[in-house]
Amino acid sequence: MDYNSKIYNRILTIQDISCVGQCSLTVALPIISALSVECAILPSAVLSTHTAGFTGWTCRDLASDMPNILQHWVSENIKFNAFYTGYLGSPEQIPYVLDIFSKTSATECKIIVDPAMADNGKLYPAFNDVYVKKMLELCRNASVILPNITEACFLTGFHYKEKYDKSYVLHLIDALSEIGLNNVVLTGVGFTENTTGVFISINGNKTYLCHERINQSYHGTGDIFSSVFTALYVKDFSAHDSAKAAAYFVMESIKETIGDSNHSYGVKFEKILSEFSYKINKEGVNSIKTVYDQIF
Ligand code: PXL
Repeated sequence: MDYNSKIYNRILTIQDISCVGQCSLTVALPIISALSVECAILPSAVLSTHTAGFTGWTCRDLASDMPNILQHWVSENIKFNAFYTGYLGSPEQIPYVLDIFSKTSATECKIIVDPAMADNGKLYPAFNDVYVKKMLELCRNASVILPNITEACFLTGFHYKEKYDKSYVLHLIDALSEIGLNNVVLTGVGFTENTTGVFISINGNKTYLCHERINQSYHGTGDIFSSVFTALYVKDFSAHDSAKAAAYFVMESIKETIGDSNHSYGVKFEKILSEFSYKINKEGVNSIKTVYDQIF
């Protein structure tokens, strides 16, 4: 089979299936597909639910399947124009993931790593320092990384602060750069009570996007951000424009969800996905008026 054509953008995303909970693969696949990019998947693990807000979840780590899956892809000469990784099941997976990068990448290939492992100053329950170290190795192989502030702190050893100012963020970006991470889209960066945003540093070129902060936190919004970002970045939108569209989509998805007290485990992105896709395809990112560029 000639699966190695350059006609289409073809992403491979590697992250878990949380059967219930609207995160990781159950959001990446519909969002990336709706944005007209082919999305192949490699489930890193299968969990009954995600690990935030549920108790007693089941988890099957699929690390041991990865070598055989890779071997088959290599035998079929399957290549990808981009890789997007998120929540991985265990540190043992990371060498397999790096092997997949090296053996199945097309000549031109973007690698987007969301080091989905922590939030609000804490690692997710399944992870520890060994995982953080391996994740750093993965990040060093990325074209761009998409950490939140907590994840950036774990990667660098920088002290985590709940409240911070602009100089803290600049120092955190410097700390990432010192360990070789120069292309960073830092999410959840807000300097006032009513705003949040995204700080983007691409090879030293820094921009900040700011938007309304809705005072309600939902699980899975990081994965939704990363999925939109990835699809657009792979379609050659800049990191700045991809982040702008992604922040807008997250904000609109949250607005769809507030008011439904039975829906705290994720956001209702489904209703607005086709309209968003149409808007971006037809009018481009400049049609977004509610996420502002701010001089930093
Ligand atoms: O959204 C990140 C994520 C993905 N997958 C699983 C998780 C989490 C965050 O808690 O538990 C299984």
